[in-house]
Amino acid sequence: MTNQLHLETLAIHAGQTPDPTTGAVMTPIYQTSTFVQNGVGQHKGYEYARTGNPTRTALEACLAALEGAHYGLCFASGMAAIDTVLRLVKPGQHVLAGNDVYGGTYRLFVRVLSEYGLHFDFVDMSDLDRVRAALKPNTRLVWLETPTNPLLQIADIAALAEIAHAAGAQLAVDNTFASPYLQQPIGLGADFVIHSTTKYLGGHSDVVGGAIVTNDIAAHERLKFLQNAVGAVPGPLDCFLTLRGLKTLPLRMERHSANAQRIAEFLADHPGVKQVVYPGLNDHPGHRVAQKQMRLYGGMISFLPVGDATTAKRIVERTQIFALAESLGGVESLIELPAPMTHASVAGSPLQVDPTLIRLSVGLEHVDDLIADLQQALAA
Ligand code: P1T
Repeated sequence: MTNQLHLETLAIHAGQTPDPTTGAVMTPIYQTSTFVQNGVGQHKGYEYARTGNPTRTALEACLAALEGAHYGLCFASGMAAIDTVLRLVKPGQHVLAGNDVYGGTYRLFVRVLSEYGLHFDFVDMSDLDRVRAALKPNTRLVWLETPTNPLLQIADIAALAEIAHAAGAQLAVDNTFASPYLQQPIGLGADFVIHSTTKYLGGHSDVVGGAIVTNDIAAHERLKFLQNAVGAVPGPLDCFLTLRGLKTLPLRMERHSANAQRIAEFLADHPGVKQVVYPGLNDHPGHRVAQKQMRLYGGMISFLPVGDATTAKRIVERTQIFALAESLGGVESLIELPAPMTHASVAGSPLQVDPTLIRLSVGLEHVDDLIADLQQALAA
């Protein structure tokens, strides 16, 4: 039934039914660590809150439905979700990852998981021939973001799913920048969708969380085992906040995207701006692919100002509505310099980011106020 419903309806109802004991419309925050048993092993589906909690169950079901998939699992952070997917890869196996990813993802891959015998290569996922050439007989997983963080490159999910599967690998897509409202990788052939729910899904910059969604039942069973065995689970209040955020995801993504499109066009015409990167602009190299696989182009923009790193630093310190901060996807607009901030962990690596690159997370304020703020910051 739920599969036939529209995303707007699923965002509000999937996984959620009025509380059977009180009729509460909102899923309660089941703030408990354990659940009583009538006899040994006789319980109502819940034993211990690391293993399962009804508020978390509702969120997991809602996220799976939004991604058009069967199974969802939630974690204490996006990084915990990523780490758990990577535990499907065994020592000696190879992971082919995109060459533009969140700095923390790169750090986890290269500075943690490499020490446990996993092998990583990083390649431009928008170049299919390079991807084919970089696959190895022991490649277990292809890992990508699209749009990427922070360069907003676009990868063709359907084409890469085919390429990965032909090589005997699975495809994992970090869908954090798009959200399921803009893009549903499972339907395009991806095996796993990963989220930092901290971002657009929560949407209000008040909670940290992560999720994995899949249709692969065997992998799901293993991931669920790991979720309990490792224990990086979100608390019930965090799950409640994320569920509440999800209800307005479609509305928010529409406005994030509309505001970002206007701002990208404003920046493209500004003499103080050297280059604007936004998948919704015609001159973006991934525009065609984005048009094919995304509903809209999202709320993230990157740009290079005319000038050096000092100029860039001055701009991000001068905005008044755009807050200087890491993270993204909340109702409020944020501005940052990836090189010394979110992507400090790729400094000195081949993934190093231009020190003048400025990243915007365009929020839901009035777009004219946002443009005026950037105008004054760029003018000074
Ligand atoms: O912060 P956490 O919830 O653990 O999620 C990590 C993560 C995973 N994937 C992507 C694409 C991300 O952007 C992030 C976190 N990113 C930021 C904090 C940032 O400002 O880019």
